[in-house]
Amino acid sequence: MRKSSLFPTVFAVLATLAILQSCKPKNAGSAVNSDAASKAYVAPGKYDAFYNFVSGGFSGQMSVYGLPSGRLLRVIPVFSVDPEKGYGYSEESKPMLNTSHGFVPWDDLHHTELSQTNGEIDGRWIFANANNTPRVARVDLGSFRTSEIIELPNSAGNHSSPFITENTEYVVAGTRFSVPPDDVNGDVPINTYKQNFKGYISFISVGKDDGKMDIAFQIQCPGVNFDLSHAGKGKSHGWFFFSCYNTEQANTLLEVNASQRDKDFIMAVNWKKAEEYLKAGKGKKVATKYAHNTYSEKSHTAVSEIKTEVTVLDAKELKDICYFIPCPKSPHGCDVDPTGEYIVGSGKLAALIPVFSFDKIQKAIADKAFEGDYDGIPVIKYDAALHGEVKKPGLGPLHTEFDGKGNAYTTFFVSSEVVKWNIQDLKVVDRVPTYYSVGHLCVPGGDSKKPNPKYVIAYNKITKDRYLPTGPELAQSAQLYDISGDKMQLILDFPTIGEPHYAQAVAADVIKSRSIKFYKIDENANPYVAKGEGETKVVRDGNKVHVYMTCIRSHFSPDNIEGVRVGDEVYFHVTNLEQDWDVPHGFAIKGANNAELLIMPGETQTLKWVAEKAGIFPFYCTDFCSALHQEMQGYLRVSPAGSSLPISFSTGKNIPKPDSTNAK
Ligand code: RUQ
Ligand code: CUA
Repeated sequence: MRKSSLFPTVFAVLATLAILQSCKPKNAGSAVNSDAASKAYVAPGKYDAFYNFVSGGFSGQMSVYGLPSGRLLRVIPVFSVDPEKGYGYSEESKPMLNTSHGFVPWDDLHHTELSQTNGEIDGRWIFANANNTPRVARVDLGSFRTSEIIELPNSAGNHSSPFITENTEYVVAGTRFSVPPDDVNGDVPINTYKQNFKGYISFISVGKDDGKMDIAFQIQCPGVNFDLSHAGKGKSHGWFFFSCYNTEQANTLLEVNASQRDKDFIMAVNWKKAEEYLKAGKGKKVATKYAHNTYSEKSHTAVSEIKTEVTVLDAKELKDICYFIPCPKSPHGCDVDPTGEYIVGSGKLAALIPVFSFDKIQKAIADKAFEGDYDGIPVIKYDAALHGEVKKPGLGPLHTEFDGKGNAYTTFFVSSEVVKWNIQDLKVVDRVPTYYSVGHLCVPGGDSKKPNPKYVIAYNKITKDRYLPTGPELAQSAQLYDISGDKMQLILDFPTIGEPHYAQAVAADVIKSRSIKFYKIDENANPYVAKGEGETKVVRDGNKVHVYMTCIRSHFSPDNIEGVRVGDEVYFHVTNLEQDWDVPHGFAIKGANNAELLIMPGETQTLKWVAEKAGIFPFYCTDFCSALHQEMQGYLRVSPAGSSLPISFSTGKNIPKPDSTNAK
């Protein structure tokens, strides 16, 4: 199906794009009206109306902003270690970053997706994808912490992820890179892509009440690049849609070789059908290895388990699960409108936006209106699936969100703008410039059944001259537009952490009341907890020394420890005894090779520290907790390896006699 006649066209398009990359909208300064400031203003002491959960891209983290102020409220570490919070450094949190490749302290987080009930955001969890070492995480919105991470077998570059079904039955993830499956010898020539490389789509089930994830099944598909996806909803509930590119199955210089075909595909997946096959025992159990990590709020400890099997359904063998729909040209975003009827594909290299109709897709399948097959999967005729095309909307369409009032908002990377268009008649109704080269966008609830169309936020790839210069790299920028009127109005720029890709936003009320204030000390099930100063102790176990320590304003117990020897591994198990909101204590000790601990009230966290030389090592609280925070400190004495000094520890007792100057 290679159309070599397209070659010159491709180069022409690429050349045009290259020139257009440098285009930027004029009059950057004058684009803001005078009433903008008041629209984004949230008075000191007042709360924002929305939470905005923004992916951190190559920071591996997720940040939480208030809207409309753009105030940064929190950075939640998900796939990358965070020394500020001890995430990935404390013994309790290290297992969260375990994978089949061992400890992986970094990843690239592109998409966030809030859990839904009946197609509406329910405020319980937010999911995120790791792009590099394929994983999906679940963040609990009571604690704003990562509660669970599951690795994806048979995958590489988990990009079309983590999108959910309307009752959070599944979190779905498609592989970006097709690769040889895990259970075959992957040591094959790279140019045997067509024969040996396969694309896998993972369906991760989510526990109704506890949110626990499990890979229910995977679907083996032809080897292409899966880029983005969204679930059907309402009438199309039971279906999932994925954009795919590189249907040329190129394995080198994709910028040219994967841009040859005039159309790539949207893949429609009938996951209810897949469930039937699964029930009928048509899934194959396949050997693999992947990590499943869970964090317990009771023991404040993560556990990592390595799983060795996954169930795979073969899309080629098992008919009626997957269909391809031609979509011009290297589609990126794949977005479903609130009614579930319209599926918008955004061809990065296309000069139009195709909008597909779910009803027409169903009819085309029933009528077998196929133009052939691709690697054993039926390809529906373009015209048979098409609702219509938005003509000349802009250049380089990427992503679309919806307002629930019949409008769609699409970002254009090359022409740097957000374009509002009507889903029914496909006419453009408004356009605003972005500064610059917008990627994703977000309307609160904009991919759910019930958008809250107050704002659209544009997440830009390039910042250039928008902020004070900070050397070669500038903070990426987000821009907030009021969309409550007919015209979009820019009201605020705000910097983001890492590189933002997708984001989600929701009315603050949906989440605010779930937020927990502290952990109950009585319920602390950490094996090393000390629930009061009476339970503190220091215990030697061979060359390991366990310090059961507590902290409360403004001291540690114990704060004098002796009898540690060079070569000992010291584990500081620090329990924060506070039972009050917003009173964490920190713990740091000189020479530690990892990071601090930041311990929430009622919680126990452990820092490993190795005694390398004899001497006195101070430790202290790193979080300003009271007027006497600076007094919150202690000393650890390390003696030479052969020392016979016994372990001793105390708080408030180890006081020198009045005239002794050199106590031994
Ligand atoms: S991406 S800018 Cu979601 Cu990784 Cu489109
Ligand atoms: Cu505790 Cu500062």
